[in-house]
Amino acid sequence: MSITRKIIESHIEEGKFEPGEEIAIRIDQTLTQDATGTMAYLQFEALGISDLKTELSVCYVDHNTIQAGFENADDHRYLKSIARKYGIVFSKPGNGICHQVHLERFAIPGKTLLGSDSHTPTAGGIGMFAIGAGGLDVAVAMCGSPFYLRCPRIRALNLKGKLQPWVAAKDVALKVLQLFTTRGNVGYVFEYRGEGVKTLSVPERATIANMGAECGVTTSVFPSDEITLAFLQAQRRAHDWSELKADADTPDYESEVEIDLSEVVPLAACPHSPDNVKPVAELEGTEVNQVCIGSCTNSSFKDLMTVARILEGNKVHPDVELIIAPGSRQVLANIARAGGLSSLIDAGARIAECTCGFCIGNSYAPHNDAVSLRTSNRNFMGRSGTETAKVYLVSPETAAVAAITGEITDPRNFRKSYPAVESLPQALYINDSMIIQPAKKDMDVEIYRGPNMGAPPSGFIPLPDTIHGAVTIKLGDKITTDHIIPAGSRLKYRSNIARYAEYVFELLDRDFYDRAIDNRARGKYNIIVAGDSYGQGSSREHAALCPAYLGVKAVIAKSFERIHMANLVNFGILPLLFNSHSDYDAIDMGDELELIAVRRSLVNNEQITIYNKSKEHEFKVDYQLSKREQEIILAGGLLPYIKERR
Ligand code: MIC
Ligand code: SF4
Repeated sequence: MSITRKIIESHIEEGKFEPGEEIAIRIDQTLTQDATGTMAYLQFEALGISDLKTELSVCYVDHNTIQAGFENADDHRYLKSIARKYGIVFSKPGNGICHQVHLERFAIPGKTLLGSDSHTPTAGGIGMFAIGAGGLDVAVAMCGSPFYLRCPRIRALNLKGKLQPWVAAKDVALKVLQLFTTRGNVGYVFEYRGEGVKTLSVPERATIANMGAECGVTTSVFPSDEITLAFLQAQRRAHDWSELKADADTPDYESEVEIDLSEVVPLAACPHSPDNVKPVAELEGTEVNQVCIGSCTNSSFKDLMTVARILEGNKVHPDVELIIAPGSRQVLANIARAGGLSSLIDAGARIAECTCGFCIGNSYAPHNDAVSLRTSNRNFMGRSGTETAKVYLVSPETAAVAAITGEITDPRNFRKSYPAVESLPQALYINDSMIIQPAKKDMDVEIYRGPNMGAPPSGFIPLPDTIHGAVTIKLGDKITTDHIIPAGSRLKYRSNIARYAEYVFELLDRDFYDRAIDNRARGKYNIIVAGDSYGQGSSREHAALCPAYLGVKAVIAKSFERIHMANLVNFGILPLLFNSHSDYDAIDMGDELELIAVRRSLVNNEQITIYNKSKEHEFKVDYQLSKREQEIILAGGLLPYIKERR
């Protein structure tokens, strides 16, 4: 068996291991971060279960830590009180980015992890089966229900050889994106194998697993071997280790692709998509205005010590601002002890908090038209906080060298020998004082709710049989959840759906909200039309919840990304598929549509007929929903579906 299959088989609660079929797996651990967490816990409360059923659940605060105004701080207080009440581990703001801290302190090979963040697969670097999902799915898993997913198809990525000096795990992640792009990987797991795996430390493997999220795979997974053991030993968690490897001749792999690590060169994802990958050599000479090093992709001890050694004895270029956000307190404390922090400070870096920070665009936005080199994982237009900025995703090595030279430079041409840094220091300093272990669950704790906090989502009504609606917006391909509902400066409204909904499609069409409200007031549903790969990127369920609040009842697209489609279903929005490109071409914004006999069609598993009243034209649309998902939609969403079943 493959690693993927071994973990799935040992956790399967419903269905059989048959790629493409719906299965349900037991979830051992969950994680939430604050930006999706408040809504996840509001829904957890609404589910009315007093017992946490997972082996471990951790509530991180790492996204909204700017605290410009009371909103963030009040939300943190809510999360802390929830954690105390239900026996959830609480990681305080500033302790680190959820994925980095989880890898260090909690991730266990062979276990399952469900997280309300799309980069949860980072823990695949240690051999966990770690999946990103919407907050409601995580809340339901905390209540002990299994997680439903399509049994994945497995693509083996066979690594051979060894990375050359100045080439990093990030370049491998970008190579994988170049090979597989951000489209067409829904339902796959990338399983890494081969001799090359042995040359990569756990944080390097985690970097690669992290960016599988950009390909849209269910998750990525690495073996658990003696290198994994060494990592866990350093974390004083050797007891959490077990070996995990694929059997020699497994028939589980649908396909196998070989990547020769020794042939990988420094790469960059150019604006505005993580799969717009080019060799750094081709971009040499491009003037750089900002360099940001950090994020859950690249902020380990090794990443930052390598940057420190490159910067040692050098100064940041006068026209560049360099921002460095360590991934965790552990990383910060250890680079400080190893002398790396002072090299960063001496060179002229701005040292940021151990949080997501710049990555989500709520701080350190670049100036207009700036070129910003970042070690993070997403460069969608506007995500940096500045719509006109051009963001390139690169390795810490390429980023550090550009910070010195002031232009994109192939790091192999930098006049310094490559500083080969150990993945962890000899004696790792560990200080968990910012992780609050719950004494026990304490039902007497009073939950704090600040004025920023809205009510849990409610008002779901069963799916009507005929849906009268209008096409409120017509979109192209690769619409990300950052396009649907921006993060950045709007993040502080995450706990208040009515308020946050004002910003739906803000980046693409500032009038969307008014049109949607107008339609809703006139008793018409809103319908979104989109191209390929709708809902790329983040797991934020707000990208479904806020449209649902505005009366969106259907999205008709050429294809959907996994997490977003699951979120649409959870909030009672029909994810419908065009049968042909010409049907997509024939629709315009403003067209009045009538979706006929929708309930009956779903129950009978038939395509749904749509009459375009404005064009006097009828066409059919398809869907890819399991029986269970169909029932959720019929009930009006997952919360009413669960209540119906009690
Ligand atoms: C992201 O990287 O886009 C985020 C912010 O971490 C999101 C979660 C969110 O929107 O809160 C993600 O990747 O799921
Ligand atoms: Fe945070 Fe960025 Fe990672 Fe998302 S991708 S979890 S915003 S560091």
